[in-house]
Amino acid sequence: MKSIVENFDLFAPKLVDKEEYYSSGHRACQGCGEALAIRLMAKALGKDTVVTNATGCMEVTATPYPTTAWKLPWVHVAFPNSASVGAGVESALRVLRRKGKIADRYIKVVSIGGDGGSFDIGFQAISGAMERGHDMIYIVYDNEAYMNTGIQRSGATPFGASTTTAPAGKESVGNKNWKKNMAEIMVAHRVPYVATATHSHPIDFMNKVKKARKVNGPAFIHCLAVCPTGWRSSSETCIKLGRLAVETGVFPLYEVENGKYKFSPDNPPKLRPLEDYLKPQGRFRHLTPDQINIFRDMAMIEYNKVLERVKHSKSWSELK
Ligand SMILES: Cc1ncc(C[n+]2csc(CCOP(=O)(O)OP(=O)(O)O)c2C)c(N)n1
Repeated sequence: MKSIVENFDLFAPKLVDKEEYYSSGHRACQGCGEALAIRLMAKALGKDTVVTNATGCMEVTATPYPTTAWKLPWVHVAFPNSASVGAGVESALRVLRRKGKIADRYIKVVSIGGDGGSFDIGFQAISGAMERGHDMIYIVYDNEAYMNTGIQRSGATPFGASTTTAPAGKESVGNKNWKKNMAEIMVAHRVPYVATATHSHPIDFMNKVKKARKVNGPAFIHCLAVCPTGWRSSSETCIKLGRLAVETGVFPLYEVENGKYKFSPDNPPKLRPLEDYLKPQGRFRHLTPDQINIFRDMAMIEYNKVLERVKHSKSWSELK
């Protein structure tokens, strides 16, 4: 017998859904990468989707009472528990399916949050939901700080970025730590589908969301989202900066399917100089050449880890 997932052809040959499930008119800043990524995500998921949203920019800007940009069922939850609420909704849907009340539909739960709500404060809820194997997707929109409340550093803020709680100055480089590797942490949970993505690679991102939708179990996507306000960059560079993050090796795009790593789309690019990515961003303006070298070393350690894993990792079935 076909599984519930196989009964629905999620890879039907169409390009991009014309329907908008996240409408214009929301109040995100000009050039907001998060809002663009959410619009693309919603198109890739389609109407049979329930979204749970941790508080943050994407909740505040999309739903000023009494309006909403969402055209999907959407639950606003507290800062730490998007994944817990998603797991609860998924369990309820499973019961409804068992009782035959939604037998003809495969409704997917997608929990979303910013990096603060995911790398830090919602981390425990995500870990639990992924480890318990709920049939849901978690997508973190990582703009590399707590932007909604005024650019405080998070566990996703890169080395050297100036934030309001880690300001650059005579005695301070800005943020001292390198970002937490959330994708790796999710792989360590044995999540069957883990991917990194950006809104600047829209087809790649949407394909990853579609693939994640097809997984009968947990899936996790780490989407880098440019924030002109917090990155101190001009709004028209939103797409360019997302591409530069990938092209300089700072944010490699890859997928991990059942433990097997693969670059996506296709092969990794020939790397460009790191400065191309750092220079347009005011949050890195203060960095000296030595500090840029530290940044480069840290980025390359992470990048080379991915290269190694693409070369040597095996899928779980190969390891049997
Ligand atoms: C328990 C709790 N602590 C703090 C807040 C205040 N708060 C609301 S949104 C937010 C920042 C969200 O940052 P992030 O998750 O990175 O998302 P972004 O706004 O950057 O999209 C904070 C600190 C809150 N609502 N609840």
